[in-house]
Amino acid sequence: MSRLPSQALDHEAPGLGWWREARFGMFIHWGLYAVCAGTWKGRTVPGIGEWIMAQFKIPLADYRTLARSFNPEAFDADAVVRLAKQAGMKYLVITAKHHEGFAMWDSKVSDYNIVKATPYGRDPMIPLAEACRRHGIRLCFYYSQALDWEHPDGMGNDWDFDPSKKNFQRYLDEKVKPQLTELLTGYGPVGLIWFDTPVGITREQSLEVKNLVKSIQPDCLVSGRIGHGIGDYGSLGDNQIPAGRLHGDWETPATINDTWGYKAGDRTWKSSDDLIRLLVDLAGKGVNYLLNIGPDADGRVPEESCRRLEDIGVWMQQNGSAIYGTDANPYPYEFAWGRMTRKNDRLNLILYRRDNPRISLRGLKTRVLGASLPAVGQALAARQDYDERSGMHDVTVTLPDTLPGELKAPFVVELNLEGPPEVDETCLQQPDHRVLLPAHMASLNVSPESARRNVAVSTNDLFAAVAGEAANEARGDHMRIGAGGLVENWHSERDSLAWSFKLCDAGTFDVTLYTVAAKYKNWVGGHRVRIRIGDWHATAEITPDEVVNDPRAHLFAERGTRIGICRLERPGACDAELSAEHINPADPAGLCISALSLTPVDGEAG
Ligand code: FHN
Repeated sequence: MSRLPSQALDHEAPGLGWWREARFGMFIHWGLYAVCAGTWKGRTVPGIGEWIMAQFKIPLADYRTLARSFNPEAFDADAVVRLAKQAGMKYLVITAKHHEGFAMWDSKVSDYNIVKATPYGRDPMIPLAEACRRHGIRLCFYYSQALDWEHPDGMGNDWDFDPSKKNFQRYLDEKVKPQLTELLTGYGPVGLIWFDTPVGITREQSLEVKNLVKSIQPDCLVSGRIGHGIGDYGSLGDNQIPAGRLHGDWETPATINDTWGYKAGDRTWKSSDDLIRLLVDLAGKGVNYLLNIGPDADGRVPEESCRRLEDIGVWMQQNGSAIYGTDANPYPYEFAWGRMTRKNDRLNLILYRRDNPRISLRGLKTRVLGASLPAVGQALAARQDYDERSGMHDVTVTLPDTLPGELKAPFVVELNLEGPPEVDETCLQQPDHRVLLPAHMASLNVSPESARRNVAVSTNDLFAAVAGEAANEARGDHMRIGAGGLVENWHSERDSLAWSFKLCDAGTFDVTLYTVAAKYKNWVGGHRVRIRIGDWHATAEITPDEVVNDPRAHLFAERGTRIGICRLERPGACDAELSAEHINPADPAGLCISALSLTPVDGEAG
C-alpha cells in the first residue's frame, strides 16, 4: 500500500473539471527582473533570476529604475498563446505580480506597473486575454500574495523597510485585494489565481484572499500555495516529481532550464526527450505539469524554450489521449519500462523504449478485451494468465518487430478492459524478476523519542519558500514520507522502515538502496545502514556507487548504493527491513530514501 499523502479537501471546487482534463499548462514568469537578465552591476545572481532583487538586497529606489528601460516591443501575445497551444498546453498562468511587487497590467492601485512606469506604456494582459479566448486556452494569473518587495508592509523586503514596523494586513487591504479585484474584473473569466509562497500569512488571511476571489469569480480556482491547505488543489515543490501515484489533485510547476524569470547565462536546458519523460511521469502519478517560459526584456521567448515546446507538441499530437483527462496509474508504484495512465476502462501503457519484444504486466485482475498501438491504429496480441501456485495475474502484449516509422518513443500501448481496472496493490516481483520497494510503500517505525521532536518551521524561511516548500505551519521534524514520496528527515538511529512484498520466483539478487539529497544540495551519504530481506542481512556504508540519471534527479541528486548479493529461496510473502546504524550529521537532509531495489543477478533469477 502506498502511504503517499493525499490532498484531502473538505470541499470539491466546482471549476476543477477543466483543470483535471488539461493536465498540461504554460507558466510565464515575466517582470522587471527580465531587464536584469540575471546580472546586477556586473554580478550574476546565484540561482533563479527573478530573485535578483532579494539576493543582492537591491534598494527599491535602484530596482525601480529598471522600469525605465523595460520596453518589450517584441512581445507577441498571440504567438505566445499559439506556442502554448501547439505544445498541447490547455492553460496559461502569467505572473501578474511576482515577489518584486511590479504589476504587469494597468493597475490603478499603484503606479508601479508596466503602463505607468515603462516606456512600453501598454497593458500586455489585454492582448493575452484576447489571444487566450481566440485559441481556447484558459487565462490564469500568478499573484504573489505574501512576498512583496515594493510595498512597505509586504513580506520579504527587510533591507528597505523595518520588519518591526510592518502591518501585513494593511498591505493585504491596500494592495493585494484591490489588485486581485482588478485582475478578476478586467480580463474576462480567469481559470485560476496561482498564489505562491504563503510565508507568514495566517489561515484567516489566506481565507480572506480566497473568499475574495470566489466572491468575484466563483469558478476561479486558487492554487495550493494560498497556504494552510485551503487551495482547490495541491502544489508540489518546484520541479518535484513524486515517487509514486498521488491521490487527489496536484500540480508541479517546473522549469525548462533552472531559472523561472529570464536569466541570460542559464544554459541548463533540459532536452525535449527529458521534458516529455517528465510530463509522462507526472501524468502517470495524477499530477498536472505547469511548464515555465521566461520571456526576455524585449518580450521574446528564448529560442531554446520554443524549440522544446514544439517538440513536446509533436509528441502530444500523437499521444495526447494518454495524457488529457486521465487518472493516475492504478498501481501505487512505478515501472522500469515506463509509466501508465488510466481513463475509465482503459489503461495507457507509455513505454520509454522498445527494447523487448513483449510488455508484461503483473497483478491486473480485470479482463483485457484488447490491446493496440492507438497512434497508428494497430491491434496487438494480448494474453492473460493466472498462475494458481503464485496467485499472480499476468498480461503479456506482443509488440511489433519494429515500431511503425511514425511512432517515436515514448509510445503508447492501450489496454481495453472489461471494467474499471482492479489491481493487486502490494509490491510484486515484476515479470522481469525485479523487485522495487519504494519508500512511500514502507511502514515507518518512528521511535517515541523521534516523534516528540516536533519543531515549528520558521514562518519567514525564504529558502524554504524558494525551494517550493512554502512551509507555514509546525511540522514534525522526525522521519516522514514527504509529499514527493521519499522517506525524509530521518535523523535518529532508533527509527526504521519495513516493507512486505510478494516474490514469485526464488533467485539471487543485487540489492541497491537509493538515497536522495536535499533539493539544490550536494549528495552527501556517509550513513551506515542495516538491511534484512527474509533471512538475509547485510550492513553497508551509503556510498555513491550509481548515479541516477533520471531527469527527475536534476535538482534532487540521487545515488544508488550497492548493499550486496541476496539469495531468496522461498517464493511467497516476504518482508524487508531497513534500519540505521549511524546517520551522518553532516548530511542536512538526514537519511532520505527513495527505494530499495532487488535486481536479478544475470542468469540466476527464476
Ligand atoms: O519564489 C518563487 C519562485 O520565484 C517561482 O515563482 C516559483 C514557481 O513555482 N515559486 C516560488 C518558489 O517556490
